[in-house]
This record gives sequence, C-alpha cells and structure tokens, in this order.
Amino acid sequence: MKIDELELRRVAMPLVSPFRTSFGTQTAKDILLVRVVVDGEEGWGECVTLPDPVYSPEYTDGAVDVIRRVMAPALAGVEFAGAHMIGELLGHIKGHRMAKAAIEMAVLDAELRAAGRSFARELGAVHTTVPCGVSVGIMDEIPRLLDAVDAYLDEGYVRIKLKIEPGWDVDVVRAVRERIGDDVQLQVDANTAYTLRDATHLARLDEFDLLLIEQPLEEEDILGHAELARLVRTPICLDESITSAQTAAAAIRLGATSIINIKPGRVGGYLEARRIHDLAVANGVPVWCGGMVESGLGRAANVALAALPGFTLPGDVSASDRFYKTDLTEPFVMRDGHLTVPTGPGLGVAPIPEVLDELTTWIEPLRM
Ligand code: NPG
Repeated sequence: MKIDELELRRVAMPLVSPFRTSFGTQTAKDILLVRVVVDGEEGWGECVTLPDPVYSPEYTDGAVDVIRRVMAPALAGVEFAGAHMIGELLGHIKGHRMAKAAIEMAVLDAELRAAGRSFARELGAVHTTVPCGVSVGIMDEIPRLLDAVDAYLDEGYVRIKLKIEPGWDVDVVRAVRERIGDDVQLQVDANTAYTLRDATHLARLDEFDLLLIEQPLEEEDILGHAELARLVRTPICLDESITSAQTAAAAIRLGATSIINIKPGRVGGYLEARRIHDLAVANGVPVWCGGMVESGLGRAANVALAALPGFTLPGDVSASDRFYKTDLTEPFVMRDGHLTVPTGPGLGVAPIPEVLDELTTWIEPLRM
C-alpha cells in the first residue's frame, strides 16, 4: 500500500470547563489531526501534543514541522505492507512519538476500513464495553472539587482520579475520601510535581487506600521512583516515564512501577501500546488506558485499546461530554459507567463534516 494523500488539520475545540494540572490550565484544545488516503481509503489520526512542551518535550507546532519536513517526505511514494511498517519507516527519526503515533493511527484506520475490520478486533479486544474513570483537575478550593466529584459519581463514573501538586494533596485527598466513602476507587496523578525529598509527605497518602499514585517524580527519574516505591505503600504507576516497551521493561525490572498508564500517543502509537500491554501482562503488571483529552477520534481508538484483557483498571476513558459540548464525531455516551467499544471498520467513527468544517482553523495538504 501507499499513502496517496496526507493532510494536516487543526481544530479548535472549547472545553466545557477549564482543566488544571500541575503543569498548567487548559480552556480549549487545539487538536492536530492527520488525514490520509491510502490506496483510495480515508483514515484519521489524532496527535495528542499540547501547544507547549509542558507535559512531554513534544508540542503541536513541533509536530506539524516534523511531519511536514521530515516524516511525510520519508513516506512519500513508499510502498509498504501495512500500518505496522510505519514505525519501522519512521524509525530513523528520534523521538516525536506523538507525531509518529498520529500518522500510524491514520494509516491503520484507512487499512482497517478497507479490510472491514475494527481497531478493537485488530488490537485484540476481549470486552464489548469498558468502565469509565474520570480525571478531575486542580481547583481553587476543596468545596468546589467535592461538588465536581459528586457530580461525576452521580453521572456514573466508576473511578475518580485527582490531579495533585504540592499544596493540593493530602488534605484534598482526605476530604474527597471522606465524602465518597471507602468503596469508590480513587487515585491521584502528580504529573512529575514532586521530588524524592517529598517521600515522607507522599507516604501520608497511604492511609486513603488509593489505587495508585501516578508519576510523582520527574520522568527520567526511574531510580527515584524505585526508591519511592520502597518508602510508600501506595502503588506507584508511571505515565510520562514510559515512552516505549523498552522503557516499560526497564521500569518494571527496576521496581519503579507496579502499574502502567498506557497512552498510545506517548509511546509512539497503538501498536507499541499493545506491545506494552503484552509485556505488562507477562510480568503480572496491571495497565490502564490514559487520556489526553482526545476528540471522538482518539477516544474511539482508546476505548478499543482499553478493551484488551490486561486493562484491568478503569482508564481515563470518559464520555465526550466530560470535556466537549460538541464532539468531532458522534459523541461517546456513558451508560452504567461504561462506554461501548466501537465495532465498525477502522475507528468505527469519523468526523461529522459540518462540525469538522466549523471547528477547523487551518489545513495543509502535504506533497506525497
Ligand atoms: O480523560 O482525557 C482525559 C484526561 C486525563 O488527566 C488526564 N490526562 O497527565 O494524564 C494526564 C492528563 C493530561 C491531559 C496530560 C492533557 C496531558 C494533556
């Protein structure tokens, strides 16, 4: 097969409410989409970069540049056997995993559409629905957070993740645990906001029976996480640090992570995400599917991935309306705390043309 067309597109999607993490506040998403035509079949990919390199080194303008100047030329006119070759064909390019993931996702979508096969079937999904967790941002005051958590539980979310940072941690978690009781699954995400010197402080979270603490230390501090894991009882779960199956294997071996958050963009695509899943299963390490505030396109693929057997914890897989009043695709609607895994060819969803047109801010077709 061959990529006949590759088009970059940016869409501006307002968020229903500001989303604050330890690295900043988002009020709208500027999403980079990759549209390909492969042997006459269209496919869509979503690049999960942020506008600035504050979550990982990648950022959206950088992704546009590297796709335009380096990746598209490397694929232009090239015959390849399938989407599984995209990683290989782009393998000489260092890093830029989110950009690579977006291209691979688009090609995989086109390939599977042509074959009449779904992402879920291709990746090896075993469930028809997946449980929904929700990630709750940092707020100005605890009462507002408690109201937000109450509302999410009323909607049916089965697991709460609280964003934490120094000054918004132990008291906040205590208040939420008291409000929701012992039975609701609760976890926290620090997005690298602490250092090993905070170990004693973080150990104070142990009393709240959390499922896990996610990425407390810097992304490169694998040994620090291994040390921290000996100092706190709450399981450590890595996110930012896990960029490939190789880094996952090292982190598991070193005892730095006992649970893994798998985000396909962060690791270079859905196929590498599946390899990390397989590795984790072989090592008895539970995994869950992370989220990057995706539109319905990325959400569709995430839901398919989250239906693999090793995804034994609820993911940051929420309904479209958690973030967006209007999604780019048919919205993902939660029923009984679950989303239904799409079964149609490819992603099983596609952008709604009028919505896409209205939200699009920029289009650039690349020469292939
Ligand atoms: O449900 O899509 C979602 C968001 C989940 O909290 C979430 N994502 O660090 O995991 C994270 C965080 C994030 C969001 C990171 C956006 C980067 C960008």
